Amino acid sequence: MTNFRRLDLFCRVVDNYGDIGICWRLARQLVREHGLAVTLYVDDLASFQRICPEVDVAAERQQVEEVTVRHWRDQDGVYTPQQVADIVVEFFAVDLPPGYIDAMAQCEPRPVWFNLEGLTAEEWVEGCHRLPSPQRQGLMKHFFFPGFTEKTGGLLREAALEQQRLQFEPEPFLQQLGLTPAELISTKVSLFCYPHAPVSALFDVWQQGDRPLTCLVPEGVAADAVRAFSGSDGRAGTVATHGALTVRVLPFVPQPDYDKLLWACELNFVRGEDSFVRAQWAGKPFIWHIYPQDENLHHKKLRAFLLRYAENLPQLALFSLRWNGAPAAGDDDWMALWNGLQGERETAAAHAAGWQQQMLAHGDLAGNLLSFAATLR
Ligand code: TRH
Repeated sequence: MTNFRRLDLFCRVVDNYGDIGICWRLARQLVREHGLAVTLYVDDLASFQRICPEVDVAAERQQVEEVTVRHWRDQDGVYTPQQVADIVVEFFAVDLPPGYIDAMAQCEPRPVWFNLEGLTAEEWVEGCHRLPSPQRQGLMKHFFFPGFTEKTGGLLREAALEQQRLQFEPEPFLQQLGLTPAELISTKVSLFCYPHAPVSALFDVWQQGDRPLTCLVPEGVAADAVRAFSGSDGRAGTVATHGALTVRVLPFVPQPDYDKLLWACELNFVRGEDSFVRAQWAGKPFIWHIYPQDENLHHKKLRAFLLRYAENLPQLALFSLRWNGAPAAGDDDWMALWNGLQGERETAAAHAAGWQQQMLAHGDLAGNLLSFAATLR
């Protein structure tokens, strides 16, 4: 498609796993599907290792699945133009090392430079996507926004993902995770959320259900609620049953296995950005716990998404607002909220599959990024 050969991607881990989760996914895809030589500069190898166990936290430079990974320690250093890639991507407006920018300015032709922004369903994104932003030394940077419409960069998605999902067999995978035959035939829900989610209230409701439900929680997530429910330290392998609810604590799995977990469950609670997108590709109903921001800015973002996603799913929208502590009609009667969600189950399942098809029509973020880059040279 292009004469681009090399791409450098700069990632700072603000917190948690989403920053490196997104960058790692993008880096791998650019190598595998587009044949680029990708260097991923990342400042936190320990977080990286949690989603990708092959990562050596002590290595300054390493090859992981054909991606060159460099431990990005500081902003110092002199770079030569030869070290600069054809495409340079800063994730979430990180500051590139000044020496790297100096070297970019000496390149002929100049590299294509992107600021890859965070995902939001808000409308203003369409007006900012692809906007140029002049930089020092005559360099030009362009904004690139992921999104849910054809006027944005789309969502990250590997070409083979849907095929893999269709061929996936949940039972052996869940057995490997330790699920018993009874858990296998129960309703399975994965739970990934921030610590302030009202998990204990939901556990109370699930306990009183008339059908067995197994909640699969990665270690460390909803730790207080899991400890209270299980009466143990909540380490991976912890299993506790009260009433209709079994809570099973899973190890934090490598990133590709997390997809499988989403595919294997009937309902997924996800958070942040990357798991949120993966839940959409899983084609299953999900509840999103959005990353909290100052002045409840995240509530606006949540509503913007729900306007697009849940127009015909009022119970899912209401549950989601409450789950995120956003103002909404009624009170926090979690039994009523859960029953409402259950009543919408079939519509939500059909909608999730339809939404996935709708999103597929916008291409994928990596492909869209490279197509746009080609127009800039
Ligand atoms: O971890 P997150 O909360 O990440 C982020 C960060 O907080 C970031 O600073 C913020 O900007 C962003 O949210 C909005 O949630 P997210 O984005 O879903 O990333 C989690 C990653 O961890 C994702 O790539 C999936 C992966 N993962 C595994 O690999 N194994 C697991 O067992 C689980 C639960 C997740």
